[in-house]
Amino acid sequence: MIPFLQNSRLQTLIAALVNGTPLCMGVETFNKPAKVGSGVPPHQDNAYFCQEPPDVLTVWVALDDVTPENGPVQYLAGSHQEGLREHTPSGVKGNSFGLAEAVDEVSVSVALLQKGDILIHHCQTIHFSAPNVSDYPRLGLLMVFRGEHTQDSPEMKDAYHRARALMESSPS
Ligand SMILES: O=C(O)CCC(=O)C(=O)O
Repeated sequence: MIPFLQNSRLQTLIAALVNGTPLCMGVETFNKPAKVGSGVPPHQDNAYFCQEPPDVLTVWVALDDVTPENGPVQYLAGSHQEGLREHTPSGVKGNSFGLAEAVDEVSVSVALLQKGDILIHHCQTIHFSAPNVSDYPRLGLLMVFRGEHTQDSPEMKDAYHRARALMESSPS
């Protein structure tokens, strides 16, 4: 196990936030190298995860300092309480889906971090990030946890497959 996950306070927090026993369902990186790191379109992770109830979260660990210039994650406050919105192919390489409708970026919170800080976001919190235009990398290590009681939602899987089919039929 990654050492900081053995921290009992963090384990207790994750369990409380997923409303049950946490299971790790994925580990990934979102890396933005200096000057060329791409942006991530606004989305909700549960459009990919398709879990019901949506008791799923991501622990996002900063492997570098995150500044306004190197592509911080930005969150729409309270959006996790407003259900899953429609997603469509984003056309952005490496990020299949984005929200079908634009978000009001005025009410966003920008997550500026020091190396080693963590973010925790709910799977239905709308979030996005801009390209890295700075001289400094922005690497993030992500771990996704769900409560062991969550299940694949057939309706959400259908929506996911419909969006995927659109992606496969659109010209690259
Ligand atoms: O690291 C980023 O820029 C975006 C992270 C993200 O989209 C996610 O955690 O799902």
